Amino acid sequence: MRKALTDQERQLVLEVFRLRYWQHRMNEDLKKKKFKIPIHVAIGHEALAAAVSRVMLKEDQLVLTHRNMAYNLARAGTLEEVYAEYQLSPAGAAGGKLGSMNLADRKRGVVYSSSVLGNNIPVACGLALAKQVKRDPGFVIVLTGDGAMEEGPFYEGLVFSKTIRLRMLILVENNDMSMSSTISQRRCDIDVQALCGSVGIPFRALRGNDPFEYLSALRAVRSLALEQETPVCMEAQLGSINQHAGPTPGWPTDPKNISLERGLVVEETDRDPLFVLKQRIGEELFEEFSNQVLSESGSMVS
Ligand SMILES: Cc1ncc(C[n+]2csc(CCOP(=O)(O)OP(=O)(O)O)c2C)c(N)n1
Repeated sequence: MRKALTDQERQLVLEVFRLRYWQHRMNEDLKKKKFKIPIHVAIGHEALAAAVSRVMLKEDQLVLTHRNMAYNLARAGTLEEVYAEYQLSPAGAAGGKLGSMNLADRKRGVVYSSSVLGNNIPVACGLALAKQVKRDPGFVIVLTGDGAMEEGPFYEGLVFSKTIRLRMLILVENNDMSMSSTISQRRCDIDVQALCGSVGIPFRALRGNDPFEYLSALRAVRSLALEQETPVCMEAQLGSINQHAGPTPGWPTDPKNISLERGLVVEETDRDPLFVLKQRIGEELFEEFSNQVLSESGSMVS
């Protein structure tokens, strides 16, 4: 028999469900071309985003990329403000001034997001350096992709952060995709663990999209960064199941034909955190959570 979930585990599961449901809602409106700006849905990133948001204490800072939707939703805890921001409305999380690719939300710990690949890593190093100089508590988490890590600032950030012992986590989201190219189509493999090892940065791999495992791995890494005053790097293997962002050259608008009508699960593989949760918590509890999020958020977006 499955062990009952603790209250904290229930919260984490609920968050993954909400992130999926809210992203479905965004995706439905993306299909209807309701956004005037490019938005990057992150269906497949929910387990990691929920765990990252949950590991953060109020003194921690988060630095994101163009694909920041799941993280901003997790930090905001609501669809409305992020949706309004994507509509460039004054009711948005940043007053409609930042839109999607650069959406930061300082009151919720999201200090900076960048649409320029690699550019957020030096910014994160600066934030971590400020913490060190001012003896402020907490650490900095910076996201990057398997495409963005091809930029020079990734390597420079590893060397710089290790040299001056910055408390930060460099988190690579490896979705084997940079716009319309896979890794093998565009470059040699990069062994991130070996690269980090070469400069003495601890490395942890994440795979499987189990939010419970991700949260405990992130908690361990946060302690390591703080206690040993070191940057740490993690590489998560995941899928951006919705592909890049709407009509990107090389991709059809919606190659998987993702539709909320077909349910919250999009892909019956471990690339889909909702499918992983279904296996983990069982069909009955899965239905319970689905019904809860569908009923509580049904009227959020017109
Ligand atoms: C310096 C720079 N070069 C190129 C681009 C164009 N561009 C935008 S997103 C993207 C793909 C990024 O891939 P990755 O970092 O793996 O993130 P993903 O979109 O897969 O989440 C590219 C090449 C850019 N924004 N900045």
